[in-house]
Amino acid sequence: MTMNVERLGGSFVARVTGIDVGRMSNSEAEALHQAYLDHKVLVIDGQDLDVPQFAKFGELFGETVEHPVKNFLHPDYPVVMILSNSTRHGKPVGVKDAGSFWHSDRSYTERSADATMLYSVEIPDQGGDTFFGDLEALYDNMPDDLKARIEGRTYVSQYRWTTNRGDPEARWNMITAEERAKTPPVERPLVRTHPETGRKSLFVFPGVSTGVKGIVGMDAIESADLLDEIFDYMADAGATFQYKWQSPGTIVLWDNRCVMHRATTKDLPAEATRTLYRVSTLGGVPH
Ligand SMILES: O=C(O)CCC(=O)C(=O)O
Ligand SMILES: [Fe+2]
Repeated sequence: MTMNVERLGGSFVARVTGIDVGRMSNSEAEALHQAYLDHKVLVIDGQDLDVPQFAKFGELFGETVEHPVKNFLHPDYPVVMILSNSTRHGKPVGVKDAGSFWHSDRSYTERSADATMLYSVEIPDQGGDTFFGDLEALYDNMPDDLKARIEGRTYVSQYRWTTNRGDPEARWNMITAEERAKTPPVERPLVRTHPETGRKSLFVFPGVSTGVKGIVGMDAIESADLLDEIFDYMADAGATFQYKWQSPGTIVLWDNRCVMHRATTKDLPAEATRTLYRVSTLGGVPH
């Protein structure tokens, strides 16, 4: 079997074929890691993994880590989280919506996520696509004046913080007191440098999970205006890829240091069931 890597998107995303991730040689694992750095999102179809094999695969991309929200971790392999919109005996099987707004995983924790990977178990005929955005292209293509205004700046982020406490997805409604205590505010650079490739990315997100509180050293209005400008730019700039899940046994893996993503599971009708396993690896403090 020869491993082949084919670019699917304009600036990022590739399909990897000719590989069985359950039995990879060291040189194949190295080539896969290089493809991940080069293409930022990888799609690997036709795999046949059980939960421990998938957890083990995650270790190729760093130290696998439990999600800070604990209710849908796999009982035997808690580094594996279950994403699902199906129910069993009236109870949800997994996290129904892991993030409908653009975000980068764990960007709100001191050490953010490096890789996240999903493994499809059950896929509906239609819908449930995952969208990706290339944060390096967004930085590179940014108008010079906006680039100059964000260079060297930082912002404060806190998990599911929002000005609207009544929002059902706000931290006060979404997570337990213990989980709240474990998610203090953190300071983040607006422009992040990838520790392995040295490339620069825009690193701020409009999603409620990211809970952006404000830009450091600006008053509330100035900060909100600049954030609006950045988020408007991000919404219009393109540099995105829509991935349509096609079958069980597909791994989709991305680098949260230079890619943002969002789910569309909110729009799925109840009978269109979708279940995936998810593993994420612990990265460093973004700089
Ligand atoms: O379900 C999806 O399409 C993506 C979910 C997500 O944001 C995640 O797993 O980090
Ligand atoms: Fe996510």
